[in-house]
Amino acid sequence: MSAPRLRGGRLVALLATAAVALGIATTGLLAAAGAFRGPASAARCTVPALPGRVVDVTTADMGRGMMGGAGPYGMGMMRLSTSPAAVGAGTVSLRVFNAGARPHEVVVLPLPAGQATGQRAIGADGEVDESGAVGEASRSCGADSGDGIASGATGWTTLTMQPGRYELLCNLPWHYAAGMYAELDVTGR
Ligand SMILES: [Cu+2]
Repeated sequence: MSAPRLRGGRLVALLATAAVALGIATTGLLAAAGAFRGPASAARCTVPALPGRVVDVTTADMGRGMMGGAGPYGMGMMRLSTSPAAVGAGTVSLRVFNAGARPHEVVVLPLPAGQATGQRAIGADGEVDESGAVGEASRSCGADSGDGIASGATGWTTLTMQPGRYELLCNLPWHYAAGMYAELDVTGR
């Protein structure tokens, strides 16, 4: 009777060690990725060759598991980035890949002189005033306006941009407040 009990005890100890090791590995991975999650399902799109200078925009979030409900979310739980951050004036195409778990969009608004990104007033509905927008990409696997770019999908838009500072933002409720904005500078030719 004592031998099986000892074996069982060893097994439990082994499992506990394995669990701790797995826990450390998972924590390390989360830290490395900043807890940002990849798309749950790959809704890959066939993106056509886009005219003009192409700016890649990536939207990301920490996943539905980390952020329940419809917001508000914590600052920094969502993000938006552009590459490059500056581009020449003229025909500019935004190619927006949604690396997050939730739907996102990109709205392009001029930045008033002296105003930094992230400073717009947020309404009770969690959105910012997007009047004066010069463009939008919010369609899954398509151009311009739609119902939001799904997780893993790409949306795009082609604009004629004048030199100036612009703020690219996601205006789905509370996404701006969670950190979804980035500056794009359009320079003279
Ligand atoms: Cu968003």
